[in-house]
This record gives sequence, C-alpha cells and structure tokens, in this order.
Amino acid sequence: MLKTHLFLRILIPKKFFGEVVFLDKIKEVKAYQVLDSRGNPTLRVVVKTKKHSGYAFVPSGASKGLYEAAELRDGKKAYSGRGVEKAVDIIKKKISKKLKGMRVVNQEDVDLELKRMDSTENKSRLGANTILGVSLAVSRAAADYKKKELYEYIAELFGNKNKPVMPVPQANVLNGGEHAGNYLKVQEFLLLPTRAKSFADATRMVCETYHVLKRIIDDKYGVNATNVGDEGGFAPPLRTPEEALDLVSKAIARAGYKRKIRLGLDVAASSIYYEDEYDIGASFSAKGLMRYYERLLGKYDIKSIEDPFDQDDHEAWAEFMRTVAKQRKVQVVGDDLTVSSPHRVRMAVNNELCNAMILKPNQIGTLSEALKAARIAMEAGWEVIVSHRSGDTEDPFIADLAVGIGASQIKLGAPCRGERTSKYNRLLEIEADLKRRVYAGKKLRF
Ligand code: 2PG
Ligand code: MG
Repeated sequence: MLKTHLFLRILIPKKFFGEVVFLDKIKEVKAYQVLDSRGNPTLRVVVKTKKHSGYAFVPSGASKGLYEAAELRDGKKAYSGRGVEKAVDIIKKKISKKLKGMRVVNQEDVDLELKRMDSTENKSRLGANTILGVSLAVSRAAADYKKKELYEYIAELFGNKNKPVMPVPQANVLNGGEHAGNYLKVQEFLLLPTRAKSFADATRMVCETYHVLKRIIDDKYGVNATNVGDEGGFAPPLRTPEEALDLVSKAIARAGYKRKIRLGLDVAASSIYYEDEYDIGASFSAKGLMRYYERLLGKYDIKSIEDPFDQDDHEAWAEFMRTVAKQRKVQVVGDDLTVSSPHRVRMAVNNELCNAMILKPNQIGTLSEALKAARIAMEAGWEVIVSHRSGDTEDPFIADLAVGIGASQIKLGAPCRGERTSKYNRLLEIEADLKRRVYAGKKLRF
C-alpha cells in the first residue's frame, strides 16, 4: 500500500495528487428542507465525493432535555417558526465550502471541524440539527466508499469486534405525555420482548401483542380510542399509569407472552415536574414517587424505567439506584438526564445515578460525540438503548447504529407508521443477512 502510494506520488503532479489518490474527499454537501413525521420541517443532507455519497435525515424531539444541544429553527412566519431554511443555507454556503477536500473516512476530523465552526457549548450557532445531518451523512458516504454496510462501518468506527448483536426492541404501544392528546402523564408504555429467539421473533411478538391490545381498547373504550399517538402507540383516554399497565399486561397475557415480554416505562419526569412535585396523575414528592414506583414494580412486570425523576433531581436518582433499583434489579435509564453527552454520562456514572442510557445522536449533534458517550456508558457496565425521536423520519440510521455499537436495546416506537417501521424493517433485513449473530435478550440481566 505504502509502495503504491509512493509510486503514484512520483508519477502524479503534486497539485493533483490528493485528487487522484483520495477518492473519498468531500466534493459537495447538499441540504434540503423536508418533513418529519409530525409535519414539521426538518433537514435532509447529502454528502458527495467523486463517486460516492451518503444521506441523512434529522429527527426532532417533543419532550426535550434541558441540556440537549440546540436546534436551529427559522423563527419566521412559515411553518409557525419551525422552518429550517437557515440551516439549509448554512450547509450550502458555509459547511460545504469548509468541508470540501476533507476525507469522509475521517469522521472525527469532520466532526471536530463542525464543532470548531459552531464554537458554542450547545451548538446553537449552526444548530445541532444542521451539524448532525452533515455528520451522519458523512458516515454513510464513508460506508459507501468502503463498500460496507453502515452498521459494519459504525462497528469499525466504534472499535466493536464482537459477533453482531441484534438489539431487543423497546416498543412504545401506549402513548401519553407530550406524545398524545390524552391525559396520561407517563409518556411511554414499552414492550420489551426479552425472551425472543431473534429480532424477527421479537418483532412478531410485539406485533401480535399490539393487535391484541387494539382489540382490548376497542372493546373497553370504543373504536375512537384506537387512534395512535406520535410514536404509533395507541392513545386511549386513560388517566392513571395503572389503567395503562392493566391494559398492556392483559394484552401480553392474551397474546401468550407472559414473562416473555417484560414492561418498560418512560416517565419523562422532567415534563411533569413542577416546584418540587411530580404530577403523575396524582401529585408526589420525589420520595413519594419512589414509593409509588416500588408499588408498581411489585404489581407489574416492569423491568426498565426511563427518566423516573427530573433531569436536575440528582438526589432522587441516586437514592432510587441505591434502594429500589438494587432490590428489584430494574434498569434505570437516563435520557433527559444524560442527553447522549460524554460529559453528562461521565457525571451520571461517577455519581451512580442510573445504569443505562438512551443514545439519541441529535441530542448531542455529532456521531463522534454520540459514540464517545456510548463508550463511556459501556465501559461503566451500563446498557445502551439507541433511540428514535418522537418526530422522526423514514431514515433507519439508528438501526445500523444499534447493531454497529452492539447496543443491547433499541427504542423504536410501535410497529406502526412508516417512520417507525423503517427501523424495524432495516433491523429485519440486517438480521436476515447476517450469518452469525446473537439476540441481546439472552444477555440482559432481566
Ligand atoms: C423520549 C423520546 C423518544 P422525544 O423521551 O425518550 O421516545 O421522546 O423525542 O419527544 O424526546
Ligand atoms: Mg425519554
């Protein structure tokens, strides 16, 4: 390789050398204002080299953490201020020029350059959405250049040499909180098919339970109650977490998957925290909420709780970990708490605030930083749950991300609506193509 390089160096005039040898150099970065699943504008970015290209869509959350990197929105009349034309302009006029000539295989260099150009703590100058679109599209272009599947290339970037692991889906089948027009305060009721044989088997279990749940809701609340929320889960007129948990538990049992599908909650507690009180249907102090969770854990087959407390209520997180989580062996997941930031994950590891994290690249803005956050978490023995956003697109990037880094779980909504099924479908394809792989359900502690 080195010899060929030297040989070419002698033959080719200096100014054309890089051009000929490095076919992975960025020629152009294109950007488009398109739509997300809520009918809000978002970005599609395309990175082009001479012969290769990569694209990415940017998702957007509703229940965002206080410490997430900032999205850039136009703030004009069009689309109620949510347009992303400014971001499109920045990519076309500034980023494309700056990155021209950089190599798509140098992900960290590209991400560092993007961070340098932005130069703010929370990526507010260029916008985390702007930066992320470019960062992810660069990685796809690199995979294309290397003739690798995206998950294979991500595994290489992450240094993951293990046998491929297919993640356990966390399927959000009942939507509440900021994702639905009902009074349910807990945002997500999740199916975790841990005892499946494969991802395909897990998908089947989720789909069958989802359809049984639809019939149960129809019988009890009528057909109007079977419409779906932002993540494809049903959004019936429920008020208390118990009502929701009763419905889901019944559906699991009726579908024949008792103890094979466990339950998860995303309380998204930062959205229900007002002046030291949590409004989860009834009002609780942090201590009261802990006791309430304990009762729920005793009554239902709940194995995972995401954002059980506010992002700044660290004392409650730590106490919950020391007491309830320890006794009950429950997975305590940081999302708004950790915001996929290496710095915040490190803080949560040091203070033992949780034992798992949600990984959403758009919370932090570059692929390199998201990978770094996942690495810190895995080294601490945490589970990593790669996740969609409530406003998502047809881009299945997170499916490849989960397999690439060997995440044990992926949160991808209900098996309903195209922006959700695109992730299931990509994982089904990856699994079918892989000769050797394991299903992560076997390795989980619950
Ligand atoms: C969450 C997410 C995804 P949002 O809280 O985990 O389910 O919701 O994208 O609205 O932040
Ligand atoms: Mg969450």
